[in-house]
This record gives sequence, C-alpha cells and structure tokens, in this order.
Amino acid sequence: MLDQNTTGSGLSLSRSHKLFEEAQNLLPGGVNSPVRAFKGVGGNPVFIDHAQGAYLYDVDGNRYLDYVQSWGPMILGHGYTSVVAAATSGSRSCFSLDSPTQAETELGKLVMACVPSVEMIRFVNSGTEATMSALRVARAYTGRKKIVKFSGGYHGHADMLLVQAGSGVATMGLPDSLGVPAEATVHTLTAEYNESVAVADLFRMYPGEIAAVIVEPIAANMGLVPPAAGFLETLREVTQREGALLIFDEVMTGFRVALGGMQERVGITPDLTCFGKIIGGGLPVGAYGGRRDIMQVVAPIGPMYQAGTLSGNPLAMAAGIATLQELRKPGQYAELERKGLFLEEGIRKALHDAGITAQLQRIGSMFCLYFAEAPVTNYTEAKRADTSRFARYFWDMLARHIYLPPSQFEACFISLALDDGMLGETVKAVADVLRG
Ligand code: KE4
Repeated sequence: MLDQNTTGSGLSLSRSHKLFEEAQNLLPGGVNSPVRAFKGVGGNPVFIDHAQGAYLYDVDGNRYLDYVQSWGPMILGHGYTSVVAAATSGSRSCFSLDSPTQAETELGKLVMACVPSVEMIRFVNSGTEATMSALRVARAYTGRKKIVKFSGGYHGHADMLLVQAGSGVATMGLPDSLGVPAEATVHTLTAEYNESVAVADLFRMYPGEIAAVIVEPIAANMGLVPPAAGFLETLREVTQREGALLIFDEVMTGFRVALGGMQERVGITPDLTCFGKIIGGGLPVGAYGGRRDIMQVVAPIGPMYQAGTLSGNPLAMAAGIATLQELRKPGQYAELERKGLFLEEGIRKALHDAGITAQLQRIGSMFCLYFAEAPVTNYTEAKRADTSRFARYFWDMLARHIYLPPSQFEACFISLALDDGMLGETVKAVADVLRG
C-alpha cells in the first residue's frame, strides 16, 4: 500500500494530515460522518479545500476527479451556476424561517411531477429523518409494529434501522451499533437482499404484524447490488397481499438513476418513497411521501407526529428546485447513461487486458468495482470481496488524481460535469493501476 503521507506520483498530503490530527482532538475520529475517516481503506482522509465542476481540490493543492460527489447529491457537478445563483440570490437574505414558504410547495410540485407515486410529501433535513419518519407513518397507518429491512441495506442511523446495516456500519465491520438497546430493534426483521422468499416467510411467521418492508431498490450501501429479476415485483405483491406498506428508500437512487428514480426504471409503485441527497442540490434536504391516504396520518392533519426546525429551509429548497429543473431538461439521463457505459466498457477492457477477475456492477451513473471472483448479489457475498485489494486500488487511483469512495461498501457516482476526456483519464488510471 502506498505511504499515506505521500504517494508514488508525488501526491503530498501533509497539510491534510496536519488538519486531521487537529480535527481528531475535537471530532470523534476527526470527522462528522464515520465513512469519511477512510477506515475502509486505511491511512488518513484527504481534507478538501474547495470543489468546482468535476474536480475536488485538497488543502495540499492536489486536484482530483470526483466520483463520490458528496455521496450522491452533486450530480450536476460542484458549483453549478444556476444552483449557486438560486441559493445565493438577493431574495435569499433570510436563511431560515418559522413559517411556510412558496418554495416548499414548488419543490414538492417538482418532485411529484417527476415521481407520480408521490401524491403528498413532507420535507425533512436528511435521509435518516426521511426513512425514520416513513416507517413511523407505516406503523401509524397500519397499526402494526414490525418492519422488514435487508442485511447490508442502509437507511440512515435511526435506532430501529441499525440492524445489519451497510455503508459506514459495514465499512467498520460493526455487527450493529452499540448504544442501540434490544428494545429498539426487537421489531426489526431482516432478510437477505434479493431473497424475496425469505420475506414471504417472515410474513408467514408474523401474520398481521408487519407494517412495512423498506428496501433500497438498488442496494448501494454494500457496493452496488442490482435487484434480481422479480425481486422488487415480489416485494410489491407480498406487501399488497399482506396489507403492509412497501417503502422504496430512494435517498440515493432518487433523481440519480432516472428522473423518476429506480421506481421509474422498474415500473413499480411503492406506497411511500424516501428521498435525500440530490433533491437538496447539496444542501440538507430529505423527504418522504407517497399515497395521499397514507400521508393523511402525518401531523398536523393526522395523529402521527414529525417535525423539524430547519425543514423546508429556504436556501435548501432553492438549491433543490434549481437542481431538479436542470435534471428535467431533455437528454440528461441519456447523457449520464452514455458516460456510465463509456466508463464501464473502459474498465472492463482494462480488467480483461490485465487478466484480473473483478466484478464491475453498474446501473446508470452509479457503479462499483468489487474485487470478488463472482457477481455480488447480496451482503453475504459483498462481505467476501477482497477489501485489502480494494484499499490498494483506492490509494493507487488517488495517486492518479481519481477520488473514489473510500470503502468497498459504497457506490461510485458519475456527474454530468465529467466529460469524455476526464472519463478517458479515469479509464487510463484504472488500466495503469490494474497492470500494477
Ligand atoms: P443521510 O441521513 O446520511 O442524509 O441519509 C441516510 C441514507 C438513507 N438511505 C440511503 C439509501 C442512503 O444511502 C443514506 C446515506 N448514504 C450514505 C452513503 N452511502 C451517506 C454517507 C455518510 O453516512 O456519510
């Protein structure tokens, strides 16, 4: 593995490391979200000074092509003119309000125009709040307590969902999380992703007790695992039959893999959908929404309580509106698919030329390279991937100025700011690294 203070290509990271030392004195692990600490790849994290378009610029003056994009939100690239203008224009002098604003209705209308299953929506401040609230809605609406999630699925850090979770929990190899009492997860049932029979079994074991099944329609917190043929369709059938709600957690896939999210690609209508990331254009926004009759339970019209001081924040709404308006322009997702295919074909050729077996798994502008012998279809298989080999790959790519997610259990993202020259540079870097 490369020396983490400098790297083969003369990449100096000394200022990053100085800042990291200081940060560790006051922030647990020196970060405000665990996966940023590079535990999944070893060494110290890179401190970013600023970003523009497809590029990140670290505090040591190194420039990287960004394949993390703040874990998904920056699909247009950093500092996109219309988004920056929307969030900083004169009328934005008020940063936060205690009353409703038209912008919240505007962003709601935009989301609903793109995702027809959403008939009513509530904005919150993170994906965690969105999924936590959606599950509370499901319990309130059905009067049932149990929920089903999938191992390796990550839906944020609410107690009831930190059971066999993916993303940072998987990166750190935590079975679950300390501090979550058994009472908080006693109603959380888990099944292996892509095993819909296991879900049917749970409904047989707990007839009339399961409020909802929450699923990432693409499992992208264990790397990137596509839904097997029929998996999501079966979840829809089983939940419909059993009187439970189907919740698509599209915090990552929403507006990422299609304007209408993964539900548009697979033609499945969930009862509730959770959003985050892209709908805030990089500012803190989450949302949950779905069938009007279900959303009627939400206070103040219904008895299910959920609230938030900064929910519907004017700056965040403005950035979200501008972002979705850009994404609604014709051809954006065709272009993201073209870029994704370009990269996929280049990486596959590099693997073939190097005689290396690895699994490139991609949907649209999300992809993951598993150092594994066979395609990865669930969390058990994802955990068998060679994470040490991934770590070497990560640092070798960083040395070539390609910034990948620092964990085998995360997905890479392609932004509209990545042009063919940049994609070609990325493919060349992969080929160089795989040749060793
Ligand atoms: P946030 O609370 O982090 O905004 O969203 C939680 C969440 C919910 N659902 C899905 C499908 C998600 O992917 C996430 C968060 N994604 C991770 C990246 N895999 C966030 C990165 C981090 O934790 O720092």
